[in-house]
Amino acid sequence: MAGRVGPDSLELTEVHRFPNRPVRVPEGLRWDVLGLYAGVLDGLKASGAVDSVGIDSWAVDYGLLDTDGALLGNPVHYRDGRTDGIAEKVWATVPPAELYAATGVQYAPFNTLYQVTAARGSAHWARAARLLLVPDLLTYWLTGEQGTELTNASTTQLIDPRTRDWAHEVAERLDIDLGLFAPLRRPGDPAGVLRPEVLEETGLTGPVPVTAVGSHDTASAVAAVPADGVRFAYICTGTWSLAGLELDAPVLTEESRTANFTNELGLDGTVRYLRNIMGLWLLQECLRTWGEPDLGALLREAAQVPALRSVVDAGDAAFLAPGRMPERIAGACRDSGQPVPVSPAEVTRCILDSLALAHRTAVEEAQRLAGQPVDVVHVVGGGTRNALLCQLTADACGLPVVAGPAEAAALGNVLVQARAHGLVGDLAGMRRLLARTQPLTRYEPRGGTQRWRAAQARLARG
Ligand code: LRH
Repeated sequence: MAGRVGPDSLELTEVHRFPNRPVRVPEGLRWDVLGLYAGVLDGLKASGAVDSVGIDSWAVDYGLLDTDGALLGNPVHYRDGRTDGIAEKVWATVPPAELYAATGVQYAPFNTLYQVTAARGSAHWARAARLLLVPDLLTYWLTGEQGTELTNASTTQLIDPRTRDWAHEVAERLDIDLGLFAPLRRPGDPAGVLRPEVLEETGLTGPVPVTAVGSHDTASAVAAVPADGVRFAYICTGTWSLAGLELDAPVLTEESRTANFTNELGLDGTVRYLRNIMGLWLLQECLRTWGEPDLGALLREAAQVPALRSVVDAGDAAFLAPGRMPERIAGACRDSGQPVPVSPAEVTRCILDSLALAHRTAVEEAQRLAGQPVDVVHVVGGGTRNALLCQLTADACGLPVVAGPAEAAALGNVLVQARAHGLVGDLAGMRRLLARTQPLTRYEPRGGTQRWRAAQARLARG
């Protein structure tokens, strides 16, 4: 994505799009990170000219480098099953309540902490001299410089959200050598310049500075929420739905831990207090099983299916792994004694109702746990293109939804670079620019919150 930023303008152009397909090999589910890097180079070449570059990606995953700086194997996909049963091993040394009090990170089987615990004893781990999170790895290949960007580091479960530095004691108790990680850098910090070989391959003219952005895609997306003030919740919708609040300080209470809220770090000292919800992954996986039918037609049909017939818990890690999704959703409905959705339209409706319901629960609980009430829900990311999901979210939350921008992560990335180069002001200024320049759609709640509350209670009872 190429961004162009002026004092009163902000434009984004798609320069090049490439797939990011997980690959299953005998040893498990892997990322084709060289393919991704090649896609980045093709994108830079297609841009013709750029003044600055910044990289963001999904969280938690990493590549290992040997003492020569060479990549050891393909990064493991966070949906791989290698972390099954690993959390319990970690908790035997640091109990969950202590882990949460020190890191503020929700339990998810794929947190980097559990991944590195699972990796111990492997041949690659034995040879590893450095661990770079995915965006830091791509940045390293572009610039030759290594760093660990803070917003993404906060998803490792090895950062203390109060000090915004490593959780030294946790690492020590679990015998994790923090020397494996490159020094921390923060959004806006310089991350080097494109290497001469990269300039040659892409045809760009140097020097081209690379800037650390909110390299966690969700951090960049939250930075691009076009909100005014603090009384807002956000939902970053895409493969995941990340629903919560922006806070000044982490919430590390026991109640927050059992509600499985995470305290990830955002721009400028902010905390992203949110819950992971399975998101449109549920639908993407169904579409894959159904042979990629026309989505527009399917959503129109789904809109005609009666609301809230059956709902599943969209926060359930049982939906994390790929494969047989329509069957698994039908199974969850059957097991909880609800009508079983059969047709693709029925399954789709069940998914969208379930997501909207999970959005409601997360927004409601976040406000209560953080003591920060909201008047509006901002929905950003790819899910804003799904009008039915946005409307259902407004209905479920009983609050207006402001949907957009769809490419929030790319915009947040670009704005942090622009700020580092003196083109835009603080976070509030960035958000004002977004609100002025990006098309946004407002959805008013249509009433019927009572039905959503009843469905919520039904799900809670299991
Ligand atoms: C969204 C995301 C999310 C993480 C998940 C692994 O792309 O970064 O914030 O929890 O991927």
